[in-house]
Amino acid sequence: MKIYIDGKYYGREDARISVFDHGFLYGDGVFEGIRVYNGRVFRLSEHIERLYGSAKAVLLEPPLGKAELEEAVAETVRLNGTVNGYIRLVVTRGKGLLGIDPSSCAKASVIIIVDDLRLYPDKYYRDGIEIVTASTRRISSDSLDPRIKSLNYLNNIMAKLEAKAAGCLEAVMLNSDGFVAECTADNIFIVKDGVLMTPAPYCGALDGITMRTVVGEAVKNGIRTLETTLTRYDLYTADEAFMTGTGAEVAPVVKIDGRVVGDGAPGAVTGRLMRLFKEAVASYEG
Ligand code: PXG
Repeated sequence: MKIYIDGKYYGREDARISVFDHGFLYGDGVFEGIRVYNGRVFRLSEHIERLYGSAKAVLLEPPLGKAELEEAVAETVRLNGTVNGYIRLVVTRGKGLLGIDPSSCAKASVIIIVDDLRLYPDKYYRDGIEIVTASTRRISSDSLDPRIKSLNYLNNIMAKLEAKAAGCLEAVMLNSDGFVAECTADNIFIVKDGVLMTPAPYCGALDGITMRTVVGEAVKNGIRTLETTLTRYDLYTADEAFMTGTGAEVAPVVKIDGRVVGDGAPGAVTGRLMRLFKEAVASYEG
């Protein structure tokens, strides 16, 4: 395994960053999770754009330009001989003094890890997933905009712990107004009366690249889509529900807080979108 750190490659055991890196000390940094399918990096330019957006919002200057960063990712994938896998692209604030002031950090660091990804076992894609609502609310946009994909995931981890405690794989998080935001590492969708719905950007979710891909496929295929505000009532009374994410892809949800969604099996629109997503990935040219 070859791991990129600031222009050099290291083996798994030798790939290290400083304990004085503010990414480690304070979660001060941004990242992307990206997939490689059939030797192609899926939607790389969208991920790079989002990374730069996250970095800009926290006044972090990546040490490489967008094109250089794309090339570094592509080169790391090539060197690892990866045909299908997962890329973790991280930009940290870099080494500095103790104390949160980022101005002591002279230069941001770039780390690129290419590895395998564990998806949910196949049976969950066949039978669907049960989720719960977390009592942990998604951090509000006026504190830390959820569109910033930052290295500090404690908000999401707190909700994930609640999911695990409830015996579930995932939890849905509400925003501070009580509207549905997203799951801990996935966006959420419902289908009601044939309309595909997902929380609007102002509801406080990451602007997911898988979510955008699924909405694009739905529009192309004549499925009505709506970005709106959703409550738990909407989830409970939906005909279908599913989650989307780089790791999960399109994952059906069949039970929410003990309420059976639809007839308790992955729905027809969900199944169609799972197939359309697979096709979009298979035919992706880059
Ligand atoms: N919301 C949150 C909070 C996320 O972290 C998504 C939605 C889905 O976005 P994309 O662009 O992936 O469709 C994410 C994505 C990991 C991991 O290692 C996390 C994500 C993606 C890949 C891997 O836990 N989060």
